Amino acid sequence: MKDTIVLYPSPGISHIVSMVELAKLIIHHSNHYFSITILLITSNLWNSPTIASNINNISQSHPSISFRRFPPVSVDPTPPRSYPAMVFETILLNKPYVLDFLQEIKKERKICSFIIDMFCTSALSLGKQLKVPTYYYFTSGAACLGAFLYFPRVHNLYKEKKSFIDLKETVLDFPHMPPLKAIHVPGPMLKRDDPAYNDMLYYCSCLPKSDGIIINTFPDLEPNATKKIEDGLCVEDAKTPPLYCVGPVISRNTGKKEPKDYCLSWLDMQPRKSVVFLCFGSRGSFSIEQVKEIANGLEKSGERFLWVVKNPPLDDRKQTEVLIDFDLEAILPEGFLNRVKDRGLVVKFWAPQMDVLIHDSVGGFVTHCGWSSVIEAVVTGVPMLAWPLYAEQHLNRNALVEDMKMAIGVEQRDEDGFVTGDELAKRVRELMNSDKGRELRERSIEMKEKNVSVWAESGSSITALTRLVDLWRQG
Ligand code: UPG
Repeated sequence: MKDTIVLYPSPGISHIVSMVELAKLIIHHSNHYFSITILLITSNLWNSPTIASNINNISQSHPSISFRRFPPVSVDPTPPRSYPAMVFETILLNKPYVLDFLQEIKKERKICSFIIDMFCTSALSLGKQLKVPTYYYFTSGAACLGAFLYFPRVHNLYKEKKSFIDLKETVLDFPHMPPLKAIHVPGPMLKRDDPAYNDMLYYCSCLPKSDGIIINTFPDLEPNATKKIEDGLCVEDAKTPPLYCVGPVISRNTGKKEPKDYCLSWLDMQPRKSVVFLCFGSRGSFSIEQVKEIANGLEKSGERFLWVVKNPPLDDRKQTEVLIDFDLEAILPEGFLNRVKDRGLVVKFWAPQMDVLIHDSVGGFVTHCGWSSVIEAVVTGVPMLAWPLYAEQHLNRNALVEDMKMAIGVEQRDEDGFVTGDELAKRVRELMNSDKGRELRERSIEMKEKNVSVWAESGSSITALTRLVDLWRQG
C-alpha cells in the first residue's frame, strides 16, 4: 500500500480547488509514489455544486487522489455572529472526524505528511499528537502570509486601542509590504468583539508552529515579501518555519470544452488585446446601485468589455448564496445592453476565467484581487485593475499596485468600497490605452515568462517541491 499524504482544505471553493491542484503537483512530481486523501467538510452554511461534480472527475482522472467527505455539522445561529465566525466554528466541530480519520489511516499505512489550510488550524495539534509532520498550505500570496505572521505583533501594538474598523485611516506598518490602512485588514480582523477576531489571532500565532509553510507564489513575483519572511522579520518570538514557494498553483483545465462557451466565441470576434475582462471571484457580488454604476462606467469608457455579474446579495447573512440564474436586465440601467451590444458582453454568474484570460483578445482584467485570480493573470500576462472587496484582498491590492507593479488601483469610498462610474471609466481607459497601461503590460509579460522558468530544471518551484517530496519519502 502506498505511503499517503492527507490534505485538509477549508471549505471555500478556491481553497479546495487550489489544494486539489497541489495534490496533482505532488502526485506528478513524486512519480506517483504517494496516494493522497483530501478531507471535505459538509455544512448548510455553503453550497458548492461546482465542486461536487469536479470531485468525481478528479478521482477518475487521478486514481491516486481520493476524497473523504465528513458528515454534516450545523452551528447554532444564535447568538448572531459574523459569517466567518460560523465557518470557523464549523471547522472546529469537524476536529473529531479528522482525528478518527487520521487514526484509521495510520493503522494501515504511513502518513508522510498532513497539509492543512490556515483556517483548519484546529487540526494542527492532531498532527502533533499523532507525530505526523504537519504543514500549512497557504492559498494566498507572501504579502498576506507575512501580514498574518506579523498580526500578533500588530494586535499587541494596538492592544489598548479601538478595533481596526474604528481606527479607520490609521496606517499599519509591516516589515515586508507597503503600509495598510487599518480599515483594510481582512474582515474577520476588523472588530475585536467578533469571535472570528480571536480565531484569526490564534491561527496567525500557530503558523510558526508547523513543520513548514507551502505557499502559492514564487520568489520572483514577491521578492521583498518572501525574503523578509525567510529572514524571520515577520515573526517576533518564534522561529519562522521553512517556506516552500511552489506557485503558481492553478487549474490548467482550459480550452477543451465542447460546445465552446459563448463568451469565448464572442472573444474570437474581437480585435487583439482590445477587451477588458471584469470578474470578481467565486462570491464577489455588488449592490444594485454599484452594478448600475459599473455599467455607466463601462459605457463611458468606450472600451470593449466582458463582464461577469453575480446576483446582488440577498440579505446580510447569506453571503454565499450565489444564484446561477436571476433577472440581469432588472439590475442594469435601462437600455444598457442594447446600447453596448456591439462592444460589450455581460454574462450571469460564471465565465471560464482561465480560458478568457488566455484569449488573445483580452488586454486587461478588473479583479477583486482574490489570489487565484491574481496568479491566473500572472500566468497569462494580463495587466490588472485592482478592485478589492473583502477577505485579504486589500492587502493583495497593495502588494500588486505598490510592490509588484502589476496593477492600477481603483479609487474606492472608504466606508463601503463604492466606486463611481466616472472613476471606473477613467481607470479602464488608463489600463487599456495609456503609457501606464503599456508599462503594466510589459511588466506582466515579464512575469509570465518568469512563471515559466520556475518550472524549468532547477527553477524555484520545482526545487521547492522536490525538497518536500524528498523529505516526505525519507521521513
Ligand atoms: N472563477 C471562474 N469564473 C468566474 C469566477 C471565478 O472561473 O466567473 C474562478 C477563477 O478562475 C479562480 C477562482 O474561481 O480560479 C476564484 O478564486 P479567487 O480569485 O482566489 O477568488 P475567491 O473565490 O474570492 O477566493 C477566496 C477569497 C480570496 C482569497 C482566495 C484564496 O475570497 O480573497 O485570495 O480565496 O485564498
